[in-house]
Amino acid sequence: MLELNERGLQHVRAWEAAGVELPQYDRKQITENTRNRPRWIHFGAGNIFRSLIAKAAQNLLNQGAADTGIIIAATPGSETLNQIYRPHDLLTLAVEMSADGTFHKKLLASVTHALYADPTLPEDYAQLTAAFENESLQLVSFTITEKGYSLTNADGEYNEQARRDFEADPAQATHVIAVVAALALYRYRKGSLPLAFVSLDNCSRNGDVLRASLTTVAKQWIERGYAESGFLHYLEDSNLVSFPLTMVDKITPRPSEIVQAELERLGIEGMNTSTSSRHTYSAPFVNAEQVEYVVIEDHFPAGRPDFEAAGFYMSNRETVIRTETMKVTTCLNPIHTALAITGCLLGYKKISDEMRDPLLRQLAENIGRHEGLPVVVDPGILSPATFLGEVLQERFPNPYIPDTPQRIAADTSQKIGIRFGHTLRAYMEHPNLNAADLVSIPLVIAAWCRYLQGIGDDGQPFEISPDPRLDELRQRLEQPEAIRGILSDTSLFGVDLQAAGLIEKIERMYKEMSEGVGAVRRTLERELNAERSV
Ligand code: CS2
Repeated sequence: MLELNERGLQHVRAWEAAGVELPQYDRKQITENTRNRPRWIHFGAGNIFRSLIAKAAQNLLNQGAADTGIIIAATPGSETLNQIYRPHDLLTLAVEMSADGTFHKKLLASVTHALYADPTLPEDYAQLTAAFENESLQLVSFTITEKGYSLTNADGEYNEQARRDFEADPAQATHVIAVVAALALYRYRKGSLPLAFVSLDNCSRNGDVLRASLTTVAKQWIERGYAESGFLHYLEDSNLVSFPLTMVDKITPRPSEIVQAELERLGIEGMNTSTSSRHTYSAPFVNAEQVEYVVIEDHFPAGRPDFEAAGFYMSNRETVIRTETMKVTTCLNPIHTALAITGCLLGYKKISDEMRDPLLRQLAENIGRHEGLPVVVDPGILSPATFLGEVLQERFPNPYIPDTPQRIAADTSQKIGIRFGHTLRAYMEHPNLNAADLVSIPLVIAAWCRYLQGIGDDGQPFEISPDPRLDELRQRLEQPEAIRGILSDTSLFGVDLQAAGLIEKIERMYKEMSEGVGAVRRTLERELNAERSV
């Protein structure tokens, strides 16, 4: 049997016989280099980090384009480091599935240290603060999901965790943003050393979102005397601290049983999946599609890794904004959300199966081509039509990618405004287009409200995916006519649906979708057919 750990790594022939590509560098040396000269710290070391970022870092190490690895850091209480990384000596198996069904397997060793940002674990905390104080540090990156950056609740007030962190000594922080701010304070006090904070999440203007949250925490601490005012000037001085915008694209499903079975068939042991108390699914392996795009604003005051050698596009701010807007608000994520919500309602377990359902394929095509493309932003470096074609014809229908509507439906309250707001706004502002004419986007919004009932189109209850606003929204939905209130909530949709002339339409669609067994499919059929005949 093959073990995924340092000892198992010695059995080079056996790994190769199992078709697993091994790291081509001296891990011990790289680990030591990283301890002495840390360059890169990452928060949120989940599946997308491993499939994309840790793989890129390995790629650089293999080529000799880097000589240090990544330090992964976690907030107090997070389970990933202890559950997933440490039992395997920080090694990961990355499995990529190509469209012909081939599994490409790589053993990643580019994570060299895993540390808790927790002062009650003094060894970890001391190593992490030392890394933040080291001149060699170039970047701190993040994949903490859209909600990770938020310090507020649904009413726009600071949430409890944030408030607790504002009131206490920075070292006691628990919210990831406050934890990072506390560490940044060490770097500032060491002599305002330069650094880039790099968000790799799917929020529009992700770097700006990160900057806003981090500086909010800094201001709160300055007001209460926990930090000096120079700390804020440091964070706001773009010659010293940057928050590059990024666009990151790689479909990384939850660990799949099919992949697990294949790895076990090859004799690799201990590949079980675990679920954390925060409902994240992880395993010692990660599975993802092969396609990937990363575009990063090239602004790194302390220097940066040779990202180009890992295939990333380095570009200017405007191009990143345009590429990210193209992907997140038109050509990929809105279609994903449409398939996620309708897929959960109609009992699907795989995105690729949904793409074989003519009705859902039509919904996907309409969201992307008919409603999205007319107002898409063209980034210049990638063609929106080509990108969309690849999404609709190759990526989503790929049967070897075990992606589920249930995964993508998670946190929809945090995504729906980002994913559809841009297009809605563009229609509202357009001289010749009218938001009130839209059909497919309103259908998705109606379907999401219908989804919140937790009853499938077959009349059976299903498990709603986790979402920070779930309890509040479900409670609201119990009141008669509450749907209007939800649709008028601009904190959800990012635009005023009333001003868009869409509230009555969505309300009608929602009511039709709520008329018993089969009503969701019937409503989709009727509306999409009517749209086609216009
Ligand atoms: C998905 C994304 O979870 C989601 O909401 O839409 O994770 C998607 O897979 C990535 O953005 C693809 O790049």
